[in-house]
Amino acid sequence: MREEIVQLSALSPDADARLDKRFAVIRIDAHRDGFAIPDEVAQRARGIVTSGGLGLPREVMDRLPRLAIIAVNGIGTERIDLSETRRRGICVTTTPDVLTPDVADMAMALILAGMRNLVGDDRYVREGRWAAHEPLPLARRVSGKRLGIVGLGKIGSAVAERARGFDMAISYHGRHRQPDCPYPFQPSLPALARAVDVLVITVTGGSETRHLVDRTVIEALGPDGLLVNVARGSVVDEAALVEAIAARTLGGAALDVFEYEPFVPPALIASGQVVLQPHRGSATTEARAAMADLVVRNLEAFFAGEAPLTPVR
Ligand code: 8YV
Repeated sequence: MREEIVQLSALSPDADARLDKRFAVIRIDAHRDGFAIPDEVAQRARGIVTSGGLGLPREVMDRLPRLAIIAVNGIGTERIDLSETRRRGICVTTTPDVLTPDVADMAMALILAGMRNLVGDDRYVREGRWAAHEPLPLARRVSGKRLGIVGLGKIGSAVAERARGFDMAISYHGRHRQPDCPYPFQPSLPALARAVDVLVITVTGGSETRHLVDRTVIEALGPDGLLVNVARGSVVDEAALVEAIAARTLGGAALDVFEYEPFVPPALIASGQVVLQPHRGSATTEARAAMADLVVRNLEAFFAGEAPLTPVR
C-alpha cells in the first residue's frame, strides 16, 4: 500500500506528478484554508509537505499519530517544534543551498532599489511626472558604501560576495565571530548599525532572533540608513520600524518579509521611503524547481529506507 502524504503547499506540476506516482497524496491549501486535515486522513498520514512560512503547528502535529517525516519546501523551521519532532523521532527535511543565490540576489536587488529609488522613479515615469518636468530628488550611490550583514550564514555570505562586486565595505554581526572570515565582526548590533549605510538581515527566524532589530538598532542605522530584510519579518520590531519611517529617524527600508504576512502595515505601503516585495526571495523558476525536486527526493529516499538528502540536524 502506498504511504499517505498530506501536501499543505503547492510545489510544481512536475514535482506533484512525481509525488502522485509514488504516494497517495492528499492536497490541502493551508495558506488559504488553514490546516483543515480531515480526521481519517490525519490518522493515516505518514508524511507532510509544507512551506517554511507555514511549518506545522504543534496542535496539528498532535493529530498525526503516524507522522514520520515533515518535508519543508524552504529553509525556515521556526514554525516547527523541533524538540518535539526529535522526541517523537519525526524526520524534518528542508531545501538548503538551492535557494541561496536567489535570496542573495533579492537582497542585492533591494539594496539597489532602496538606494537608487527605482520604484519611486518608475512611478514618476508612469504617472507622467517626467513628461511634466516635475523635479525629482537625487538618489544615493551604492558603490563603495558600508554594508552590515546580520547573520553571516550561507545567504549572508552570498550577499557579501555580491556586494564586493559593488566595492562595498562589509562587516557583520552574529552569535559568534567566524574563524577565517575576511570581514570585520561587530559583537554589538547597535554598533554595527551605527557604522554602516545599509543593514541587511539574513539571520534565521524564530524566538531567538525575535525583534533583534529593535528601536535602538533602527535609530542607530539612522536617517541616512537603509534597512533590508530578506530573512523573517519577526526579526524586526515592525511597530518600531513604522514609527521610525514616519518620523524619518530611519532613511528607508526595502523589505521582502513582514511580521504578520501577508499583512503589511498601511504606513509602510503609503511611504515613499519603502520598497516592498511579497516574500519572493526564493521565487524564481530555477530555485523553486530545485526546491521542489529536493522535497520529492527527500520523501522518496526516506520511504525507501535510505537517508534523506537534506535532513535538519
Ligand atoms: C519560501 C522561505 O518562500 O525558505 C524559506 O523558509 O521562506 C522561502 O524560501 C517558502 O518556504 C516557499 O515555500
